Amino acid sequence: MTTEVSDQYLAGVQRTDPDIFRLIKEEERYQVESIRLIPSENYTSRAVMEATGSVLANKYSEGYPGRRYYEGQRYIDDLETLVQDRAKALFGMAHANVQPYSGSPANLAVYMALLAPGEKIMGLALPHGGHLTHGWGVSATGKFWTSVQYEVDAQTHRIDYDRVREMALRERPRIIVAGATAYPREYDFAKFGEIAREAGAYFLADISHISGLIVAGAHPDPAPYADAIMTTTHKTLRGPRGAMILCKEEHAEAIDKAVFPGLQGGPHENTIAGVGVALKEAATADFRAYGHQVVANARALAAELRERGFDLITGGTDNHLVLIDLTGKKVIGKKAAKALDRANIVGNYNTIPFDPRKPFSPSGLRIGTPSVTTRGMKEEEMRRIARWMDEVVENVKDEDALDRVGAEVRDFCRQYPAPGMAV
Ligand code: DSN
Repeated sequence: MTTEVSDQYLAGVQRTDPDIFRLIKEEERYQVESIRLIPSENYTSRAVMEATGSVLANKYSEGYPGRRYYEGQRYIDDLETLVQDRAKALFGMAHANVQPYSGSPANLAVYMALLAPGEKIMGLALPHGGHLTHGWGVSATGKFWTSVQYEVDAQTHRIDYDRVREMALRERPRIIVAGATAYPREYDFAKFGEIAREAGAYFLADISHISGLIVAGAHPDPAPYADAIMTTTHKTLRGPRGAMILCKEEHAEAIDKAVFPGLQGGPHENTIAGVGVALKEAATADFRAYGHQVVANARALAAELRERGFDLITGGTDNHLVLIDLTGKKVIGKKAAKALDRANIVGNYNTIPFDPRKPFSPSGLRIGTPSVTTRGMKEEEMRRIARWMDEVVENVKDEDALDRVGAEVRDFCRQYPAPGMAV
């Protein structure tokens, strides 16, 4: 991925709005000079950013290719069809809707398409790594539909498929959701599909976190088993902020109607173009190598952290993500995350399964390797990062120590150009 960018790329913003310009440039510097370990973030290519910031932002195109409610679609239909075709080919599904604004509305659309109001969603509980939109009570998905939530096993912290099956047969949900925001192990999508079939439920795979790994061949693929697949486009997939839904042909009409006019108005064709560029990039050998390296890096980071006495949920990782239980280190997640940020290492505090603490100040820290892998870091660098993390967690109250690590991290980061950056 090329990293060369003219520093003129924000010249218009600089002229028109120096305040916004300053904040963007400061954020840019922060992204360059820090080790970004939030597992749901990444660096898009400059090509993705250019498409997303292009003249397509000027358009309105409610409807779908060939069936728009606006004139002026001379080029938009070809664009959206091209992106749909790329999505179908990459994910091996019959139909693609590339209009969802983000993951939450996309999941809502799937439920709206496949479930009647009040029918039952079965998803992984939020405190066990699931997502709000998998039927958690405070989310619209837990208010407009009924929901039951499965949990991870109390000892292994892994999904217990026998218990998922028992719950599915007992509760008879209309849809079973696989996917999470803080689950460091592979999903057995074949098993989820089998359980859903046995229970007479639809199967939705929410692969938002791992879609980049799936297209790279670094994680099993849900396509043969799922009725619908939802993914955000900006995590391991490395596109702009957005989402898409892929589904079997029999659900295509219902999914399309649920997205528009059910939940959304005009699609953001500029974002759709950015997604299209990202999908083209994701179909390359370079991207496959990146996907495998993301996992190798997460394993190396986990191994070195374990070596240094960190307790890891499930003991390690199979994907891009590591969930640390900081209880044994006698530091709460929020304090650790703040100290790490001061030292230019950015992760996020996170609930761990069966966390005795409250979600706003939980016991865990969630980290991941997509961004550092995009910058070309490998296993050796992961060991270096783990050593810095250890130093920070051992010295959370020592501001001098944190600032010393912060300066080292800044110098280190300068050796790994981030795509699309001009500073
Ligand atoms: N907030 C996203 C994440 O960080 O995993 C999920 O919605």
